[in-house]
Amino acid sequence: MRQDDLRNLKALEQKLLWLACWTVHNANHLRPKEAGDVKVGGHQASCASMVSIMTALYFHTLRPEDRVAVKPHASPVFHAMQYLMGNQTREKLENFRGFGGAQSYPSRTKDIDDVDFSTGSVGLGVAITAFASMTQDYLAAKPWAATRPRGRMISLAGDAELDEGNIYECLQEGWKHDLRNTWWIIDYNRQSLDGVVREGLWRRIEAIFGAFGWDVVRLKYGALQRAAFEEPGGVALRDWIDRCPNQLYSALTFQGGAAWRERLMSEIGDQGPATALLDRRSDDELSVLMNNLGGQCVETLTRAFDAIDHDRPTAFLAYTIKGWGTPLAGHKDNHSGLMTKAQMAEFQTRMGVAAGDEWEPLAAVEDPAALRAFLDKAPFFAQGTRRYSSPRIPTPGPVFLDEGVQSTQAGFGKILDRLARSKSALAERIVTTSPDVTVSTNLGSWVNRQGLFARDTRSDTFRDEHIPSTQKWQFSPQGQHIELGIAETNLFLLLGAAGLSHSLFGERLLPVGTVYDPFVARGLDALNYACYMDSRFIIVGTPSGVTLAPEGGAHQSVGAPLIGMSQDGLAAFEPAYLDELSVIMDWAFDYMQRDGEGDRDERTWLRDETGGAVYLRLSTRALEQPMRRDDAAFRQGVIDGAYWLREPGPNCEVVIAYQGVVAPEAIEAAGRIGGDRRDIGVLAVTSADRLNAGWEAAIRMRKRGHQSAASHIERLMAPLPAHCLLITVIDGHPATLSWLGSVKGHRAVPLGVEHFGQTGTVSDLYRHFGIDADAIVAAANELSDGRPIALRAIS
Ligand SMILES: Cc1ncc(C[n+]2csc(CCOP(=O)(O)OP(=O)(O)O)c2C)c(N)n1
Ligand SMILES: [Mg+2]
Repeated sequence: MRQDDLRNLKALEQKLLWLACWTVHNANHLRPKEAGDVKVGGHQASCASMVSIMTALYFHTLRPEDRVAVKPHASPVFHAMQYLMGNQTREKLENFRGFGGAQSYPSRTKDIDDVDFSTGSVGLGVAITAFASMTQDYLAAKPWAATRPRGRMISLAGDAELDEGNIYECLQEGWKHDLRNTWWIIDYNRQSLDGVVREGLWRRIEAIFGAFGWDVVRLKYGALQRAAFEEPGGVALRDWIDRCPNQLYSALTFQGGAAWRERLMSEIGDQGPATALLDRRSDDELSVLMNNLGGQCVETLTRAFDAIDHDRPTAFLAYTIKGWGTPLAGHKDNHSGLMTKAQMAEFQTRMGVAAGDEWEPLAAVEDPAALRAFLDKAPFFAQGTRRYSSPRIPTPGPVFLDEGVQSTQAGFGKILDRLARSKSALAERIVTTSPDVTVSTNLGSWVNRQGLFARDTRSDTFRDEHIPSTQKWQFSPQGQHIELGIAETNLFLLLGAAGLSHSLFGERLLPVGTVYDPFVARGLDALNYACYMDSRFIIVGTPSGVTLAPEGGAHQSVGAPLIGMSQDGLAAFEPAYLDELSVIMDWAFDYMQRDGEGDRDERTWLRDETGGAVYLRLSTRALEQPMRRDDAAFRQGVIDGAYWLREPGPNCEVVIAYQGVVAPEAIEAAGRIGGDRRDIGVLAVTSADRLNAGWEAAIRMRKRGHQSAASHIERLMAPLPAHCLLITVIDGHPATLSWLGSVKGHRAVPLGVEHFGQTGTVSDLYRHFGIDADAIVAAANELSDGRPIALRAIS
């Protein structure tokens, strides 16, 4: 590297250290606070250990096609860097961690400064880079995808992040998929939140990454240290460093030059070359030397990055010092430690930043013109910010099936199969994935038609050997199904990455994942993470509820509908019938491509133009299908979340509202109650999530003075007399629908499942949990006025 480039990088590193620490200081010590405000936080120490790595990467190594997940606590460094490049405002930095300010952890959706991947829940931001790389490879194999230079998907990870199990699930999955173009740069500061990491962790890391086919590059010593090792006595110093326990190294770092000298003299002082080596340096110089680890040396870092001339996945173990260059350096309690005002004043003097110039981008830089010129030609920033878009793929309209008795899960498989046969633009963009439940969630026929994806062609041995099988497992670059191992977190991370393809790579993908519904919870944090990044995908949870009866109690999903309701960025549906499913799937393929402004729809009070991800909770229970309905009102009702399956009369005494697969129970009960109660209504709820969201939104709008705001559910329930009893029923937690009673103040009986663990037939379990027709009739009998209703089923 040219000497003036190195000089500029070092000046920049100091600048970023200053701006990051100042941003945190300002938020904590200077910004006006209200009584009761807690500390804002901001992690100056974690920032300090990352400045050298980020300087080297962003201003030397990266190219615009590269994508980076920056570890959560390096957020102030990231924002400072973007501030220098004109992509972040001073106002937002001054308001760091405040309302509308730069985010605590880099956020794709909330920050304005070109964040590639959000981070925050440690471990997930690391693994998403591997799945982004797989997505990039998937696109590269498709003739319709524009050829772009392939980027490196890079994670800046904390060493304690490697405690997260999802990292290892990802390593294994990556190995299976021939992962490449992925770098994980580990900030090996040997500190976590609570303390110091175990000795020798690096050996485990090397062994584990090596086992999964990764190269590991250990960056332990900086250029100053390496030069010192060449001096007479240098070998003794190097041996001492290698022997030194993490705790002691940290403690001496915190104590500074004099402490280093005393310790080193007592341990390697020889009245000869080692002593002379130490004596040639002042205390400050000795401290700088001992702090010059590989990960705090831009020269070492840039060289190591430049040396990678292959696309194998690579982990860099960059030795750093938590709190590097600040008075917090090395202290085991420094994770959320902040410089005091006095320490900051001293730090400011040392950094040479004049009072009043704190936010000046290039204040205290020796040659600001040279640095500005250097920044202006940084390749990574040369094309501006890198948010791409991709045109919407039109949806063909619902694919209706003609089935007499069928389950929604089987219907889902058939609809996908029909789409595959259509060879439409939409079908071309669909990529399916499943964590080892492809066949058992009915993706089999889609996969048989579209094939499995792999970078190289792999034949199906069973087929080659002429062994009959219903599944054709042919792998090729043209394949459209990515088969995953069982780890559900990987599923959601792949959906998360593929669902950002339009934005990351400028090519639209329509990812569809399937999983057994109870295991949505296993990947929940990754699902939440994908939604937080505004990723677009369809997740199908099937089979679900206690209806998966013989599968066993451990597999029953009870709370899943509440997950669907409460997860932001995810529209959840639970259709009962195939015509509903057809309408929902067609809508979903469009909804996941929307990116409009957030004006609310005055019909539903939902903000549908913004789009989002979709969750379909399906079932293996085959239901007798009604005569197919596809009129506009039906379609609208299904998408808005509910429609009257049986319209209530003017004197309605009982309404049964159901969601999903218990439709036959609701219908049977309505028939049995109908003789003894007047004008029974049956409300088919297809999405408690959307109904509820619209209702909440309309309430908020009325509070803000928009008196006429009325949500879909309010309009549906408007004609119901006040005395009408509302019975809700779902194969899931009863709270999913119990709120319906509050819409117009009706007395409600919520039937559903609160316990799990029983095996049995569907009717055993419906009876056991009280969600069968008898339970609905009994509720009507007990709680509505009128003559007794016959409790026995009419057979
Ligand atoms: C899933 C999750 N659990 C816990 C936390 C809280 N947390 C934030 S940072 C941190 C320790 C991070 O240590 P490391 O990755 O080594 O980074 P460093 O602070 O050393 O820079 C923890 C436990 C979190 N953000 N996410
Ligand atoms: Mg750490």
